[in-house]
Amino acid sequence: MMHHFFGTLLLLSLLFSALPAESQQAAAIIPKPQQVSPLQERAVRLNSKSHIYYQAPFASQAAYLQGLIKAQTGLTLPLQQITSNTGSLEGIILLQDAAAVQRPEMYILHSGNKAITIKAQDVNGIVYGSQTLLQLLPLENRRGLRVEPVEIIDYPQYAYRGMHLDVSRHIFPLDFIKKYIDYLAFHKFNTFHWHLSDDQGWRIEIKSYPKLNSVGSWREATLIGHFKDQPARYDSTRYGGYYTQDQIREVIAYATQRGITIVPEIDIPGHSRATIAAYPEFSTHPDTTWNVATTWGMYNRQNNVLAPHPETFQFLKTVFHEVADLFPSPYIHIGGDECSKMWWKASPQAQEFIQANNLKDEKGLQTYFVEQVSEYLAQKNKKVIGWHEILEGDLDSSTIVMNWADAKTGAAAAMRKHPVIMTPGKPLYFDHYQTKNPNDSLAIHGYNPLDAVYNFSPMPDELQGKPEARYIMGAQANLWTEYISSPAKVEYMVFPRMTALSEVLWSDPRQKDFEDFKRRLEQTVIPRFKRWGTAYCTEYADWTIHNQ
Ligand code: TNX
Repeated sequence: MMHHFFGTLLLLSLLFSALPAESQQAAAIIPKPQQVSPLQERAVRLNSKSHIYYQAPFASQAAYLQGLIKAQTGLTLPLQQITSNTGSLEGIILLQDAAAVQRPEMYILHSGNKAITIKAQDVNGIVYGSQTLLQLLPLENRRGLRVEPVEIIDYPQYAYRGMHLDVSRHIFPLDFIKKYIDYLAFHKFNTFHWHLSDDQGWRIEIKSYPKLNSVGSWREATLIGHFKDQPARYDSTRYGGYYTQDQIREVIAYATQRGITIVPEIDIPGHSRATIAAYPEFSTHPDTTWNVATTWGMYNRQNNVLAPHPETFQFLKTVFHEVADLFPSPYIHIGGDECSKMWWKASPQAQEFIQANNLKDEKGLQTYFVEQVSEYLAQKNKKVIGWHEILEGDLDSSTIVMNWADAKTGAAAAMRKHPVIMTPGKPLYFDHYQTKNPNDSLAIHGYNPLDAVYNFSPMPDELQGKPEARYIMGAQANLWTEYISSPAKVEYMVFPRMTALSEVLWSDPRQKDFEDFKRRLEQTVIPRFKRWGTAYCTEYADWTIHNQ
């Protein structure tokens, strides 16, 4: 008896000491799943002969998972399509099961005995189950893998989980755009908001108005340092470029495989300096030659608005139709932010237009632009997203409001029955500082440290318990790139704040715990940043909202 007891003990302790680290991984997943249950089953063993089985709708995601497992562990698992789950398959199985999985984007992962099964009703669910599985696998080359016995039932808290990237102020290589999409997929985001036009450069090929690219995509110089520095200094380097429609199609296909919708933004009627540089006839001074902006912070300082000429509306219709034909997204972002009214006030033509169309004032003219473009996009079955300034006038409530002001402004838009995406400058502008270190790399201003992001709630207090709470679709962090000119700086500014936001958007708010988040960040995510060669802010734990 005694002998038996010690024998068992010895065996057990041997077993435990021999267990690789991944047996503890389910407790360190980011974003934290809704439900994780350890199982009394055998760990699943995988080697180069284990297959990834998949049902036809998930063929592309099976190939994606195969590539991710290879990159992470060196193992290439063969793919095989199946029509149904026979119950005796060994390996990884991707199944469509709308009866078991009742929500969009949800997945159920079961790991035990001979197989790891991921069930979902849609592509996104399979992508997220796959991301979770990767976090259960070791982060090094192995000949064989061992996956702990566990069941994970998981789905997102918010339907809209976005990251934005401004490619006008600085443009980034196509390969980096794909990498950014990979980062989004890892964090279970589902939307990439691509800010493609602004005063400092037009970044999407438009076939019907080629000067947008030959002229509007290039600026003659770029500001050095902060725009408030006196005197202002500029380099003398011609800067620019744009993504061709073929490249954009390539990125869309890449994103689709990863469950990511790309929402393109063409910013009108303000932030349009690159447009009027290419086509001065759309400006309030058709005889002027405008340059593509070389400085930042144009609002109220330089004319960058479209004028309400008939040719301008023809232009908007054609361009937005071209954009709508290119992007499968149900939403197109039309900007609408920071449209200075002073240029319309000073323009006799704009004033006549306001009178002739019975518009109240310049705000009414702004609404007119938004309504016109909404109509062009409705013809292509697209819904419109605009920055919250589009509510300055009266507007049809089907327009989606992207709120970069505070929670109160977001709540007010929801009370007007607009669907709302929360992107408040505090704390979701990732172009703001994340440390108070005087040696930190230049940022625009502000202070949004990691804990401020983690403790953010997309739901405004004003909507607690109100039926209008359902208008809050989710949230997004914005990355404006005035002071961000390289991929490494993009990574530095978003990591690890984007990791914190992923948990805000995905996980159950009742399970939020910043200390536990930091533990999982260190165990699961930081080693991946290192392995991927990704830049990130290493001082994240030293700076909190309290050290002002
Ligand atoms: C305001 S937020 C802007 C951007 C700037 C940003 C800098 C918004 C919709 N417009 O054009 O890049 O501030 O933080």
